Amino acid sequence: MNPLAEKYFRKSALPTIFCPGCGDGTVLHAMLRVIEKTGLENYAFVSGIGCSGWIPVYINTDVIHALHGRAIPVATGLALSMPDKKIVVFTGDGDCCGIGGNHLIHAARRNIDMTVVMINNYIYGMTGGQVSPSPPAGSKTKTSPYGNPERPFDAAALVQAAGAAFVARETAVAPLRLEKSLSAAIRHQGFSFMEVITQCPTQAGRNIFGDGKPQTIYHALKKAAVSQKDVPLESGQFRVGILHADLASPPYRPPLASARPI
Ligand SMILES: Cc1ncc(C[n+]2csc(CCOP(=O)(O)OP(=O)(O)O)c2C)c(N)n1
Ligand SMILES: [Mg+2]
Repeated sequence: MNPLAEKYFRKSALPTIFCPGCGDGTVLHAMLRVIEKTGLENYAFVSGIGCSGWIPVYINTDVIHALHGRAIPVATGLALSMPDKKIVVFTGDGDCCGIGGNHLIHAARRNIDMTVVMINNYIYGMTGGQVSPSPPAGSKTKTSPYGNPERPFDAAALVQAAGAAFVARETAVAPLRLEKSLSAAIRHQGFSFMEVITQCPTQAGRNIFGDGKPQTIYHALKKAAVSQKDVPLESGQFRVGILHADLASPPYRPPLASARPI
């Protein structure tokens, strides 16, 4: 077993539910590498429902696997009652922007001290490939068989407009970049948001990308991720890196709370 997995995994929860080639394992591994540098005892994790909601369940520490769309309000309660912990939320594009969208914008507006990691696989993965709020326009899914006529949410722009002080976007196909931005998001004091665009070969692959091979989406994401500014969402490309960082914005803290350690 990978030494970090050996050290930090909740082994009773194995095997993972992830399909072969899923990007969720890469996100989990990036989190383990950040934990190795910062100390597991400093964290509490919250997740919603979906494949991505399982990511923190495999970490052997305090985890709340909450209801669909409700990870952020649960995390808000934890952030206020346990200000000495770093609260990290793992949520899917459906969980975060669909059913949970309202919670997302208000946590950003309030600048609650938490990191929200939104796993954007462009689809409702766990429930069989229904359209989510975030696939590229025109995507064919189980519930948009003729191509989705809706515009996608740009969640990173949405939270920035709502007041998020730290916003980043990475992919699961560039794991070292992912770890670096995740680490910066976690060290940020206040609300930080990370969108991680991942490959879901089983649902997004077969439906949106027309091919269930993980490497097909892998190469597509490698090509689409660019670091220059002002890439319109409609272009099929997206910008990666730290998109916004306002280090002076004071986080919402209950009176008398001490600063958290990391
Ligand atoms: C209130 C409620 N509505 C619907 C569902 C069914 N449901 C479970 S997971 C899911 C979609 C998850 O999609 P996403 O958040 O993108 O996560 P992914 O599986 O793609 O990682 C849905 C609709 C539910 N569990 N609870
Ligand atoms: Mg999804």
